[in-house]
Amino acid sequence: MTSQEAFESRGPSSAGSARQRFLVDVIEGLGAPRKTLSPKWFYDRAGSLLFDAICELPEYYVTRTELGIVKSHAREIVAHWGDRVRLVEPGAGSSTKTTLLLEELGPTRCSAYVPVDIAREHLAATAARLRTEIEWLRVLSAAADFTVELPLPPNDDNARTVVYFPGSTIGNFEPHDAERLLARFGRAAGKNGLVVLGVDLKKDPAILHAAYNDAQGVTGQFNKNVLARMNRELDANIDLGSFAHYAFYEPTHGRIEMHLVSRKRQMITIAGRRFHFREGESIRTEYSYKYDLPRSNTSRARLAFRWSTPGSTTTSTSRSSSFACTELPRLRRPLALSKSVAYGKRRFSSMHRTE
Ligand code: AVJ
Repeated sequence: MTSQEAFESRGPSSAGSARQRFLVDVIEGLGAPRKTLSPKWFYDRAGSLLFDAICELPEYYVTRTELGIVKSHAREIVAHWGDRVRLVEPGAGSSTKTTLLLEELGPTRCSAYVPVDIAREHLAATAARLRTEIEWLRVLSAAADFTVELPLPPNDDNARTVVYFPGSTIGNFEPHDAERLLARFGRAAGKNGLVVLGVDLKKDPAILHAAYNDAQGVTGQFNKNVLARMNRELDANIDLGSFAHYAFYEPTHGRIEMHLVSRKRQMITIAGRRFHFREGESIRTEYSYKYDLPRSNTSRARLAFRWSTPGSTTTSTSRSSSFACTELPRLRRPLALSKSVAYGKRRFSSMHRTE
């Protein structure tokens, strides 16, 4: 057994207990007066593939925009990461953007790549693909729920730890939790570590609306995958047609809310337990918070790239997405996440169009 496999198989979640955690969360979330489910349950193998399909949609600008930023700035982004780096990616999914950075680092500077993902099977497929795509790459994957833990392999060559958190995954967390999560990543990265963050920005609600209500209905399928998953894994009897995908921008909090709305009064059974729905009652399945840049010049609609010396923050803004690179000491006040930013007065005036 190679060291690569060893770290993977030490992953904390056996299939049985993963099902158990899903069940516990579902019982709690659907038992509450306002029904909710964590977006992390979207991501089994099928859900991860549906998310990949979302990333290809014409309306879903997030991935494309960020990929564009990483493509055109890969060199600058990795420039001061140091001579020996291990890249840790919570919620890695298919690691699409990451390969660009790994290739930029190259075999001399890259000690290891540590994708961490809750979707065990999908993670294994990603790791296998990466190993063939980049032959020199040491992939040490960990199947884990990064909201609970960020397992790190032994750092045998004293590499600098860079926690790479792109894709606006941070948007899934309410501001307070987002700050705590980033602080935790900062501690995991250690003294000389870095946390590199990619966040989506506030913009014209019509653009946001389209991105979460695509014409092909893939986002709806992705949303309903959590119901399909309950049927598959938790012995539920949910008629997917009896729920509607509903996503909207909520400007007061600056977030997309995604819901599953019951089309009728009904009762569903999950692992022998019954849950009642009124007609129109919803399960909130996701928040996707959008952020402001901390600067006042939010009017820059074109690509603007500011680079400053290590110890400060780098942001790159490309139309509708932003990419921020924050050094660890700065994490106490994360760039995109300070309250004044998240709840900025210029909530509406700071929205800008993608074109
Ligand atoms: C993976 C959380 C960044 O919020 O845009 C895409 C998930 N949900 N379409 C996002 C998602 C609906 C996505 N994140």
